[in-house]
Parts: sequence; C-alpha cells; structure tokens
Amino acid sequence: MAFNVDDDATELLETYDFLMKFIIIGEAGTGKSCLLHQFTHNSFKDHSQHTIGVEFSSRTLKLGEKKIKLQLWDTAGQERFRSVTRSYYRGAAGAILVYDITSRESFANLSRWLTDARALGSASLVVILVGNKSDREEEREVEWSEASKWAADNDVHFLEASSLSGDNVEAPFLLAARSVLLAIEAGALDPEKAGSGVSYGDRALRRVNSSSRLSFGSLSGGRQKNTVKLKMKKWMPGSRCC
Ligand SMILES: Nc1nc2c(ncn2[C@@H]2O[C@H](COP(=O)(O)OP(=O)(O)OP(=O)(O)O)[C@@H](O)[C@H]2O)c(=O)[nH]1
Ligand SMILES: [Mg+2]
Repeated sequence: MAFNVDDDATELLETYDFLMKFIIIGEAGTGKSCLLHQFTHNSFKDHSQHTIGVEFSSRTLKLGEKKIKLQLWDTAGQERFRSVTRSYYRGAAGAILVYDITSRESFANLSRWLTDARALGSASLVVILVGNKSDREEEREVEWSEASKWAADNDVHFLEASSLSGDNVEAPFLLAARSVLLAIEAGALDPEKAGSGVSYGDRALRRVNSSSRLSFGSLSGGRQKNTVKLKMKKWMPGSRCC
C-alpha cells in the first residue's frame, strides 16, 4: 500500500479550521488518480498506473474565511482491492465518485460504489458525482442529461471534468467542502462526534455556533497546495483526525 504524503514535517505546525476526510472512489481506469493529481499538483499525471490499495494526499484550501485541510484518500478501483479500500471509507465526510464519460460500464456500476460509500462513510456523507474525461467528447458513451438525472435520483451533486485539461477539477472538491461546512453550520454535522469525518484544526476556533459564524461569501478556488503556516503559538498538539 503506497502512502504518498507530499507534505513535509512542517505540516505538524500547519493551522486550519477544519480537517475533512474525503475518499475518491469509482471503477478502475476512470481517472481518479489523475483527477486528484491535477487537484493537488496542478498538472496531468502522465503514465498513471493502477492504484494499489490506497494512496494518500492532502491539500489546504480557503472557503470564505475558513481554512480547510482536505485529507484525500485515492482508492483503487480494481475489484481485488475492494475489501482493503472499503476499510478506508469509514467516517469519510465526502466522497468524490468518478465515472468515465467514454465508458458506459463505469457509469452502470455507480450504484454499487454509492451503496458502499453510504453504508460505511459518515452519516452525513456528501457525495459528488464526477463524469471524468470530458475532453474526449467524440468518444462519449454517457450523456450529460442521463448522468444528471441519475445524480438527482440518488441525491448527489454532479458535474463533468477533465483531469487532462484541468477543466472543472477544483469544483468537486470545493463543492464537497462547502456542503460539509454548511452542514456544520446548520447543526446537522458535529465535528466533535467520532466518525463525522471532520475535526477541528485549532481549538481556539471552536465557536462555530456562537460568535464566529461561518461565512461562505467568497468561494476561493485559488491554488493553495499544501499551504503551510508556521504559527507556533496557535498550534495545539493532539488535534484529532477523523
Ligand atoms: N483523455 C483523458 N484521459 C484521462 C483523463 N483522466 C485520466 N485519464 C487516463 O485514464 C487512465 C486511467 O487513469 P487513472 O487516474 O490511473 O485511473 P484510476 O481511476 O485511478 O484507476 P485505478 O487506480 O485502477 O482505480 C490513464 O491512462 C490516464 O491517462 C482525462 O481527463 N482525459
Ligand atoms: Mg488510481
């Protein structure tokens, strides 16, 4: 099992408001690893090989005033890894469910992935359906309207993206993070609860429901890969993971 943690030791000193656990799931070859690589490195992953088990990466982004650290678990789509990868679904706050617009088979199997994610993820799991490889329009096998209907029927968000061109790659992650934040603000998700898939990054900011209301006025899609801020005084040891 590979763990590609590209943050260095200074990450321990990083401050953020929330830490969220996301999983990337879907059939093999749909472009999950490329999508994630484009999101974390702003480049296309050449010669991508099948993921063996699970790979980990992270990125910190800003949503309004809030700094969110995403813990991203890229899972293998191959059947033989299914039991291993499912163990990583536990307590996920968000799931990026990927199919390939040029593969009807990858679309036909979506229900299976969604069922597993909902069974094992956080009770308020946010799911974003991504139709990847939108750059291959001429080979399209799944129409946007069909996927959009499936998404509506299954109560998930939907968009198409291209890991190759980078088109719409940030959107699913921003959308998922924003939905989770909104759930926290609405009181539907409690980061203090085990298995919520979210934890506070700094105890000083635990005032979500009192004076400091969350604000999503300006969604920032700006690239802040692995943002690191060295604020010794603010760092609290032992901040929980999801
Ligand atoms: N044209 C095009 N090809 C893509 C895109 N994303 C990924 N690919 C190609 O699709 C293939 C599979 O990509 P991966 O990211 O490795 O697929 P995966 O879903 O991670 O596969 P597993 O790890 O086996 O589950 C590779 O040959 C990529 O180059 C895309 O947006 N457009
Ligand atoms: Mg992969």
